Amino acid sequence: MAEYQLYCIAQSGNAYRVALMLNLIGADWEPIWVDFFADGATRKPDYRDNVNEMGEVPVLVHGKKKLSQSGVILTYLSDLTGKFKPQGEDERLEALRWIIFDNQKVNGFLGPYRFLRNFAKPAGDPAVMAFLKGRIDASLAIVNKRLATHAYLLGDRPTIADISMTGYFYYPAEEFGFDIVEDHPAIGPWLDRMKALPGWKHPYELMPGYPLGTH
Ligand SMILES: N[C@@H](CCC(=O)N[C@@H](CS)C(=O)NCC(=O)O)C(=O)O
Repeated sequence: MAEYQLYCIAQSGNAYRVALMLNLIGADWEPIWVDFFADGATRKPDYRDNVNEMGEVPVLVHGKKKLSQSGVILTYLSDLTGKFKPQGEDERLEALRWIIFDNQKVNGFLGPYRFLRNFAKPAGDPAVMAFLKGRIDASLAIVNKRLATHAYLLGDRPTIADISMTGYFYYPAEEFGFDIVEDHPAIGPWLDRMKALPGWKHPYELMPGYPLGTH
């Protein structure tokens, strides 16, 4: 058995953050595919009682530890390995600031927008989609402004804040109906820098379940 197990699915940018971190730190890990779409597994009592009471992926298992919330998991892994770890109190708080902003307002809106567009039945109500798109544009503009003057979110070296922020950014533009990189010119070069890190992989290559119906 691998040292780490990750409950995940290829379509989840929230899970991608953790899968990417595990790969970038060269961890010995294996995915546990969750039948999220066809079976609604994360909504069932078995998953909530035995895997995650919050009914979400990702969940990381490391020995006796079972952790959810990608921000917590990234912090755990960077503390454990020293890799992609913010240095000192100021950086630690700064990373947390970007991770919370990301979870709530960047990928926190991109994820549901993409879900409602590609997977939900019925698809998202146009008024809801318009609201989410407005929030996405505003949040991506903030990230773009930051990256226009910083190679990485905290400065000149990648940290868990960057790994968190990449969540949904590498998924195909067709799935969003707009192109993050075209609309926000500082984001593309940063995504390329992240992509150049040893161990980087696309979410559809890193986690099981793509295309839908396979795993
Ligand atoms: N803030 C959480 C978000 C996790 C999350 O929302 N995961 C989605 C999959 S992409 C999920 O499991 N949703 C199930 C639900 O909300 O019922 C994290 O970063 O881990």
